[in-house]
Amino acid sequence: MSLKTIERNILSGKRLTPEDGLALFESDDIFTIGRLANHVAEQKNGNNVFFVKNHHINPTNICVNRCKFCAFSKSKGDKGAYELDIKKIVRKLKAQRHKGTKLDSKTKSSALNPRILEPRSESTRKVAPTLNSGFSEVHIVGGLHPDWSFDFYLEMLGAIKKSMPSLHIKAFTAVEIDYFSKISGLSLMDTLKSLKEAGLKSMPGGGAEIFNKRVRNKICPEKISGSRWLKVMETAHKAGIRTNATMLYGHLENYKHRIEHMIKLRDLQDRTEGFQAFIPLAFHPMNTTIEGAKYTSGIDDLKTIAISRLMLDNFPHIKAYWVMLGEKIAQIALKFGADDLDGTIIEEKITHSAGRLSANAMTRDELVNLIEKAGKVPVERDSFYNPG
Ligand code: V47
Ligand code: SF4
Repeated sequence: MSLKTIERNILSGKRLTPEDGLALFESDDIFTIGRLANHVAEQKNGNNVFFVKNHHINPTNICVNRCKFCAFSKSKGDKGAYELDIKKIVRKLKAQRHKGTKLDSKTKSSALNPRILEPRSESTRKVAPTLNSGFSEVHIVGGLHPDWSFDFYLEMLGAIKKSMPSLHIKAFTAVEIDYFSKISGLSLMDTLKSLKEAGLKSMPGGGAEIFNKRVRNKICPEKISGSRWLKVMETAHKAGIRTNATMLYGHLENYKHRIEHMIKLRDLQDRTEGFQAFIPLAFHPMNTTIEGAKYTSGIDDLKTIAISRLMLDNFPHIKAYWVMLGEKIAQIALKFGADDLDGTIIEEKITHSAGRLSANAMTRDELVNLIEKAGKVPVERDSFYNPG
């Protein structure tokens, strides 16, 4: 299929086939691909680019899986292995949030206003510094700990909810949910229902990696299969829990595997409509045991963002995760189909263990500035993409 025909199909709203996706990956015309992806992104979300004030916390890096691409995980007893207890998790979160409350209270009225910002407005510049701290969402993921019980995780959610009732808890990859179901003896649905009752509000998209069996067995032989990952997500959506979806690229997979991965997500989304955002994750090879792997190129990063926007026509959002892409490629990705930069993050450990040199956190001002300089409209969102 020629790029011209694919372009015509995109402009007339026709769904792309796997062959179209492959042709796009094999094309060198990134400007056309980017322009088309930007067109689709604008049809879905106008000129808006979303971000959230969030905090990441990884309760433990001890993990029984030890995926070969993961530089974050350790085995029990290893140097650098850590475990946070519930009190420490709550204390850390409260301390960070408290900072925000103090700052926000000085400019209460601007902090309470819906924060849809016009690009380059003076008033935005004036209020922004007061809103750098504090966050509305906590993102919790960690290793599969050999000794922790399912009750420990329920208590963790309960304690966070009790001390910060307005905080949105986005937690646990599908891989962790499957593990909780195994250690608790509960069905997937009952596991998810218990977590929801304890305070879980949505789930991140990690653990998807690449669904292709052969590649998956090479990069993470102990991890649940791609079809199990999809099953967990389908169950979560049925339980009323919205999730994201990811794809780890730039290791041993090829373009065909990336397209297969996207098609499986698109098929599930057709059935459930439970995915909010798709996040392509650029592989970082340092300190991993994937032999011969390199960092991804900027061109590959932008193509992958753009093609995911074009293939995943039923996903509302495509996220350019600035931590993995770096601030500059993430900014350009906003012209290549991405409409979300994730957030302030604070304390990213997974990518930084694998050699990422980007910052560990970004302030609200910095995110707003990146988005404005890309000619887009920054929209601070909640965890369900409502503005404000
Ligand atoms: O599942 C692990 C990936 C994921 C490496 O849903 C690596 O909003 C690159 O899923 N190089 C966890 N990637 C992070 C994740 C995520 C991040 C931000 C937002 C959301 C969301 C989800 O990180 C893992 C794995 O795929 N990962 N090691 C590495 N060396
Ligand atoms: Fe464990 Fe997740 Fe790292 Fe795999 S990617 S070793 S499951 S923490």
